[in-house]
Amino acid sequence: MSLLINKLCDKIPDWRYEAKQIIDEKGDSIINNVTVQQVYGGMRGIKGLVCDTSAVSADKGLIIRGIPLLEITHILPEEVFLLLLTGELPDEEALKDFQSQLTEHADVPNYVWDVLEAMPEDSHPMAMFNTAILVMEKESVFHKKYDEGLQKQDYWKAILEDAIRLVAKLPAIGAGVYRIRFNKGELIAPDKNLDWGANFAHMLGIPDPNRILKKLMRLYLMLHCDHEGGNVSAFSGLTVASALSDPYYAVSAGLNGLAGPLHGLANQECLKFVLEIKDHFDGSPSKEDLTQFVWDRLNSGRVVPGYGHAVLRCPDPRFTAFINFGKENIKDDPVFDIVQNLFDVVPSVLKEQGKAKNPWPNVDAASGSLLYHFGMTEFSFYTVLFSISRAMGMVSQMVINRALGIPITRPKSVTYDWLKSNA
Ligand code: CMX
Repeated sequence: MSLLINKLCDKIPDWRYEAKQIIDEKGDSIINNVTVQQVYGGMRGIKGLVCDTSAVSADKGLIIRGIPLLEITHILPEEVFLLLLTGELPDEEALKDFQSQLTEHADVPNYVWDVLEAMPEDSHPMAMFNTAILVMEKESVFHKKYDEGLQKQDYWKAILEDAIRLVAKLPAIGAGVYRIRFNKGELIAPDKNLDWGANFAHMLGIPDPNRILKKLMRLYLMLHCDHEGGNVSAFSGLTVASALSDPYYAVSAGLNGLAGPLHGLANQECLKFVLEIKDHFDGSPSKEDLTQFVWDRLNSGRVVPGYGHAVLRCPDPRFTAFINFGKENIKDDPVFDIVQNLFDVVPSVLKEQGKAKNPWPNVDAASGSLLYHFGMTEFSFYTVLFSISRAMGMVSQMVINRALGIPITRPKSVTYDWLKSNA
């Protein structure tokens, strides 16, 4: 048995006990009222799920297992994955043991490449990535064991097995999508001596003489790992998983939500926006010109990508981490300059406009400019990076939900007539 399974076998009985105890003691306590506004408003703010992997505080941003994000930006994505799953940072032995499992399962079945090669050449990279995940569904350990009569208390073990096998392959699949979709030539084999994030950078095949792209990928894949349970991708993925659809179905479903411009696709949209600014002004404009450009965009009825958030009410710490990385590693780049200047300009414009509840940047405002600087210029690919990382949070939540025996998701909808008579 792996150290991870041992660790979870130690912890899960306590988590089950705590969940049972709180239901026994406080099962009838009311933690939220629901207004008509919320029913018509994307269920915003309704507390209706439990998620222990991470929490998003309006004024501090992402907190992973109790640790504010900016305190752990130096750790590897594999370490954050173990933190999400177990609630503890791994020691060296646990990390090595887990990394060896990821390496063991990193090879992608050949039929995945056949399917990706057969897709139309103008397919969106997210459609390719999510198709690759779905097409591997037949590999699901959970699906097979469930059919053989797996006991409910052991569901989580098979989900975990699927989770590790799937996450292990995502860097190779992501890099494969990149090389196939953008005609970069032959696929590059993984280097089994590299860690998960650096290996992804290696398989992309983008020149990285100073190994900064590897550093950036580790940071990127660490920062996007999770954002509690109610965002579109997590919620959709968890809902699908609650029907006991296996992680291949569920992760693919969740990532289809991440592919929307109001969610993960905003990083692509944001870089597009920044490049539009650069082309329009033939470089980095003055703050006055930038302010006018932002107003023109708003007045044409479009959102400013990378700004605003459904939960946050402060600059996203993930944005801060990226800007810090850029300041350390980038000199004289008009794209990065524009991103920094937008931070000085957009919040006051959005405040003056008075619509967005959060005028501050989210994670997507800065990430693209760094990728662009270090050689990944194909911005329609950016959400795939987000996906590789976010899959870790989604599967961690799925393992925990199955361990806790959370039932199938089924909130109640009401009709307009019902609201009229009952609200
Ligand atoms: N630019 C312009 N208008 C914005 C805005 C922005 N960046 N953010 C919010 N608004 C507008 C909304 O469109 C809404 O307008 P209407 O009343 O006309 O519909 C109004 O302000 C109120 O919205 P809100 O309550 O502040 O925001 P929501 O919780 O409804 O939506 C989000 C949140 C992220 C979808 C929204 O801020 C947005 O569209 N931002 C731009 C896209 C983006 O960056 N998405 C990435 C989010 C992070 C992620 O999930 O990856």
